[in-house]
Amino acid sequence: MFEPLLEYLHASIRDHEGILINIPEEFKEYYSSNKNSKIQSWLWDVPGFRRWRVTRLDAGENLQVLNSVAYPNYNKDQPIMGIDLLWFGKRNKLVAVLDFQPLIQNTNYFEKYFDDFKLIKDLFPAFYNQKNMFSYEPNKYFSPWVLFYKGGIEDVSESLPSVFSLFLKTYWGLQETSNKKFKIGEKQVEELQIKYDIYSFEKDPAHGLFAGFFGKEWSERFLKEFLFPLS
Ligand code: BLA
Repeated sequence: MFEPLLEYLHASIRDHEGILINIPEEFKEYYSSNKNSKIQSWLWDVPGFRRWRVTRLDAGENLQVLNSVAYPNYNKDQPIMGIDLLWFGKRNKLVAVLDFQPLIQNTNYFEKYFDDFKLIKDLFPAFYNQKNMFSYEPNKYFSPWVLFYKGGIEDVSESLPSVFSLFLKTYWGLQETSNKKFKIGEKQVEELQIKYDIYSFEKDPAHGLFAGFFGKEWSERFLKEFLFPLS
């Protein structure tokens, strides 16, 4: 389902001089005991970033996932890049979340980084329903312009690839726009990224889902050691 987007993402990372880093075998590729579902992950070393991870889950018609988070270096205060795409085929339900995840909720910060990102939702109004967020708090590590879609695939099957590529292009563009005066100090960026991992570990609705597919022990290790190592 998300194969073309996954390929696009990896190609885009390579274009920005990303290099694959080795990760433990059990995180690289892991199967459920009945072999019906598979989870794969990649870790990239990308200039300007301290960690860029990508995960894909393939449980056939039950569920497909593409999840990615990019953590900038601590000396950059730009937002964390967050992507969470889920496709529950049997239920014809797509959940798509793409955001420049802000370290803080502050007008100067938004002015520094969100001008271009803001415009995307106007081009794709279907992806603008922040109100429907249940597990997370919309004003904690999510921006007021988060691209968020929940519903059937019919309405967005054509626009999703466009949203995805425009979103990524806009995010890469941040590297060049940070000449504004407002800045969060390095130590504070580090603290905020640590808090992001703690918060995301707590709120992530994936715990039960992972445990169901891959068992409790592996899932806890995966969440603690790979998805949110600073938690
Ligand atoms: C929702 N994410 C979800 C849900 C699941 C996952 C099962 C609930 C879907 C539903 O509505 O039924 C699954 N989360 C995962 C998986 C991974 C994961 C499989 O981290 C890891 C591989 N989530 C993120 C990131 C963002 C994010 C980076 O991991 C930000 C872009 C957002 N996921 C996000 C949001 C929701 C969600 C906003 C909706 C939850 C809500 O309604 O509050």
